[in-house]
Amino acid sequence: MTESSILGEHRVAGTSEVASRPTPSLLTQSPLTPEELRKTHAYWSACNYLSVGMIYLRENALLRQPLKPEHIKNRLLGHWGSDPGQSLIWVHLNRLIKKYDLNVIYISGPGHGAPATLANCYLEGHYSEIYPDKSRDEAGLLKFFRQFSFPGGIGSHCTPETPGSIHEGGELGYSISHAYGAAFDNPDLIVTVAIGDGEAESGPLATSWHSNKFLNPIRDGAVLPVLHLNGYKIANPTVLARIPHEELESLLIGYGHKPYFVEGDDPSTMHQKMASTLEQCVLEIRSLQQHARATGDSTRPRWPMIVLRSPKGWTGPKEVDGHKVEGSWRAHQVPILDAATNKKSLRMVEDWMRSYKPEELFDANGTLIPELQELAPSGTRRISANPHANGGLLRKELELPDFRAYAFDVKAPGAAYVSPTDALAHFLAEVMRRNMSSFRVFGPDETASNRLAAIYAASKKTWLAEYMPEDADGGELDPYGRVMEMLSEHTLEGWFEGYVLTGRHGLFSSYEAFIHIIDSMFNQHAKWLEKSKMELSWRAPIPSINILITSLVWRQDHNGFTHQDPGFLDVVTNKSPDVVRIYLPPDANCLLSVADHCLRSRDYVNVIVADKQEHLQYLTMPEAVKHCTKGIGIWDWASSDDGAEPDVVMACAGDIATMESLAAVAILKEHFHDLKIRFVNVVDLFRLMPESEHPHGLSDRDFDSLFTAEKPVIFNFHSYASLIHKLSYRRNNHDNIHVRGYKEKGNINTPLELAILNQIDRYDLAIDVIDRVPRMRSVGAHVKEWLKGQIIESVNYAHTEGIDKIEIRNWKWPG
Ligand SMILES: Cc1ncc(C[n+]2csc(CCOP(=O)(O)OP(=O)(O)O)c2C)c(N)n1
Ligand SMILES: [Mg+2]
Repeated sequence: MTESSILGEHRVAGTSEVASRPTPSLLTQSPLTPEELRKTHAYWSACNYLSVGMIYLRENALLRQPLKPEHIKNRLLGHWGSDPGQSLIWVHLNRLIKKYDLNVIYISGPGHGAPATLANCYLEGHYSEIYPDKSRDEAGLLKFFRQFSFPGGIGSHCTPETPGSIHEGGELGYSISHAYGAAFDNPDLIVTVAIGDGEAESGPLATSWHSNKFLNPIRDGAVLPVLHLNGYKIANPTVLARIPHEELESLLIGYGHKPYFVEGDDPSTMHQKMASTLEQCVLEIRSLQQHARATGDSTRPRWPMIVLRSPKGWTGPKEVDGHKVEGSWRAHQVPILDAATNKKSLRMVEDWMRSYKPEELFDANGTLIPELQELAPSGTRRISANPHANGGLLRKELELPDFRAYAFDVKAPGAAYVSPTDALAHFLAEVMRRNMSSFRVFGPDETASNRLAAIYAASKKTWLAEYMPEDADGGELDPYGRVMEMLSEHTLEGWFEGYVLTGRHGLFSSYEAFIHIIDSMFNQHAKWLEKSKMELSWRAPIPSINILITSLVWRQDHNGFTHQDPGFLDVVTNKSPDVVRIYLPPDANCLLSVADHCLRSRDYVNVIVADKQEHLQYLTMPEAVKHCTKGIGIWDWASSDDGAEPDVVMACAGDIATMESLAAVAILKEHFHDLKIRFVNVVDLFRLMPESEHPHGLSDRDFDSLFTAEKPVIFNFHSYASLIHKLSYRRNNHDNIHVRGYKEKGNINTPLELAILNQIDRYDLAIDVIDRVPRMRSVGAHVKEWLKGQIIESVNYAHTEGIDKIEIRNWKWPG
């Protein structure tokens, strides 16, 4: 810590800047007495011993005998380099939790440093409470070692099996956003987050520093970032460790923080520095919060943070085979790999492990000695046992208004146009009003664009950066807003995940094409849910992630080709059927019914696809509820099979696909009075899968009765056609299912022109029916010619007038 880095003021310029109120500095002090220092170091040594033991040992957990090759695991898997630094943070947090009765959770950005987290969980006793066979004795310790990064055991990251973890940290980049998500609406909570200096190079992490402009010091808790500057990644130095101190400090100040530096490699000195700096940060956080809460002044403070510059693989082997290991990237994983086959290496591992003096740390029983046990907090104050990290325990049901009250009055099917998302927004506004401390809406600068602006009547957009006079004119900004808008899908998704992982609720709306930005985050969260839900009964169910995909491929009026990508659904269907759901409500009433269902659900990622533009409305609310509950169904009013075997099944999923299918049916009915058409609409996409593969799957009998055993099915799909084939390939009638979907043909188009380019339009669908129903092939020749003419005419009209014909724009179901 340099003097220059201690900024004199606490608050960042804003329209109502608060005068500086420095907290008296503890930084020059050595807060630990010699006795405390000795014990703290011993506890940290126990953490480090356990970290190494997890990676290496399958026998002889406490080195009661000389180390032999057969004590070493056959495969040495796991990461050492990050562990000592991360344990240092945890151990020093323990002291302050006890001293100030703090409510703290810890997020390990480099989750591959799990040995540190696991060691601390075990040493503070919570691990054994959850997994009694990993008891606090030598036998339990050995089981604890053996299971780590071992087939049939646990993974090598802070996986859901890890008590106290809400962040796996396998895929780097989301630690800060998860931390802020956890801190929102938790005024008492301090979320400490270790950020890997490698992780800090990732895009999601880099942008997430701005989260502090969205944290309200009165309403929310605090985040304490600790940038873990151990200098290296897997095989490279890190950028932040190789820029001058001044640049790094300026960068962090530029992000709105007040950075404190804890730098060095001498453990005794580092313990004192860490103790004083962490205490300084905690006291500053408290003082900032107390000031804001006492005065009601929510101006954004300059929150403290720590830069911990310590060697990678600290306290481990200094050199192996002539190569520097401690303080180098070579410490990242397992520093000595041939311990089972090379005597010299075996001795090195033994010397390394004995350097922590396990015989002084654990008693004859193999239990951590009482004077060290006392250093950890107790009960739910232990980081590993904090209920916020098992958020389902704290989850309160959302108080939901009756969604039926927001119904659109459908007088006749397909007779009136409404924006589905606007209808939804009025419902969400009331959800917000009734849950003003446990519900948030997330969107990347798109809430208004997605026609959800009605929510602002209940709560505006969180904003703790500067205000300008013009903001008063429709800016909808508010330090107390509950609508989270930042132009980073990563940060939003991370906040949302942190928010639900700690037991609260929300909804994320995104342009369809750009939801792909968080494909990978979705994957990771789904994996977390799958483990938590299916394998870990001690993890209480958490609220679902609800993703509303809107501004859909088919109606990218302003934007064109780059904004046309409905492929997120493909990603979603790769994930476990236990945790993902996809809904394509065809109209506003169905959207309301689906949204209500999703907001009540737990442990899912629900994906809802619904456009923002005005669309035809088909079902009354009672009909919509029935239809959405079934998830798939025949629309009698659109069918002409009159209970008989149909000639063709017109199936569809998605609002725009549904309208084009209906329009095709209307054309066919007009020209072929005796054609028996069955109209099937799909809301719940997984109804298409076999029931053996997905809990929502239809039985073959139900599928056959809807789609027939051998009649042609013309399936108009919102997204890519291959997905319908993937879901339905095992069905009896699969060979006759002909799917239309997006084919990557697009530009600035009119809606009908775009549909035509991709052949999901009414004319192409009608031609398909003529082609696929054997008796229509020659009977339908004249109509087919006319349909082809319509296609040419429609495209020409679009290219000449720049708009679809009025009868297309105002098309209604003829009834
Ligand atoms: C997004 C992502 N990209 C790449 C990796 C592969 N990877 C695992 S660890 C690591 C280096 C991490 O370095 P750092 O964040 O500095 O962690 P530490 O030094 O504490 O181990 C990389 C690149 C990953 N896990 N996630
Ligand atoms: Mg690093």
